[in-house]
Amino acid sequence: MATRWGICSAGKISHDFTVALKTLPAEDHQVVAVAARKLEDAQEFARKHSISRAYGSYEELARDPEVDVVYVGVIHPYHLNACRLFTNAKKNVLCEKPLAMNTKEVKEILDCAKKNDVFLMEAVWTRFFPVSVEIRKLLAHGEIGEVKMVRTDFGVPLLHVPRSVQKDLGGGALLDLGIYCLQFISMVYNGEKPESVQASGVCLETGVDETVVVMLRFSRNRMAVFTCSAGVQLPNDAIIAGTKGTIQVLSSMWSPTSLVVNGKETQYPVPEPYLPLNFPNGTGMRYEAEEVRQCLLKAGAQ
Ligand code: ISD
Repeated sequence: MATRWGICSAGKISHDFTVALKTLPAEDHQVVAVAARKLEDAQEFARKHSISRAYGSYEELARDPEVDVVYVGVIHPYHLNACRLFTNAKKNVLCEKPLAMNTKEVKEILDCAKKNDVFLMEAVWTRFFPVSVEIRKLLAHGEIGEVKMVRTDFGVPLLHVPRSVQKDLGGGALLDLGIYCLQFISMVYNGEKPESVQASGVCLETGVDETVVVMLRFSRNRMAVFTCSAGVQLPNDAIIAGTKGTIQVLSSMWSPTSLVVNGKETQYPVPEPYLPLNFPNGTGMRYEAEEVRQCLLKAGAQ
């Protein structure tokens, strides 16, 4: 039986996610409904992606009995309300990153999902790319010895984008871009908590961070450093340095298709989209979507 998706919001990221879903077999994934705050936006989105039902409110999507899982693509200050709504309606949820604005909100979302016994996942799509799967395999096999240093960055000039600079829209480099660097470092160090974190940054007049440099120290003298910036373009790659070699993820490290292991490069291309995308390698969201399906099947939740 196919996993039946409902899409919450008709914005850019929802567009890319829907295009990515359609690169997967139709017998496994179907998009059955879309909701936006304005009905016309939902209808336009539905027309573009051949989706049968369009709603002018998220509540209607939450009530749709044919939706197994909702993709939440609204901007981050709205994640809490959306996750509350859908999990309380007993829907499984894949919510865009960052899951929420702060720890308190994250806890509330997790509690809601637990209370309603539904599946919830933060859409850190990077984790499910074949490149990331390969990195975890290489590290587990000790291919580059003991990792001593991880360095990565993510910087894109986004000062013209309201959601990147306005506080009430969840602006700031760390929440939007730094999260990709942090999740990468956390993946390499297998989820270990750092012993110390030192950070320095500069803020915009709006009160959100423009550029942040972060140093992390882990047990056994292992280190990591990352920079994120909404002000300037950075290389956007990542390096894992071990005692016996290096692994490099070429740009774009958050949606990676190219891996260099001890100087040897391998490509892992993503499928071509049927419509132009907003984010590099956007069809790579198919891997997180398939992960959701596998988790639901394993839990007997569909
Ligand atoms: O892939 C992404 C993503 O999740 C973002 O938030 O790229 C963006 C950044 O805003 C850069 O465009």
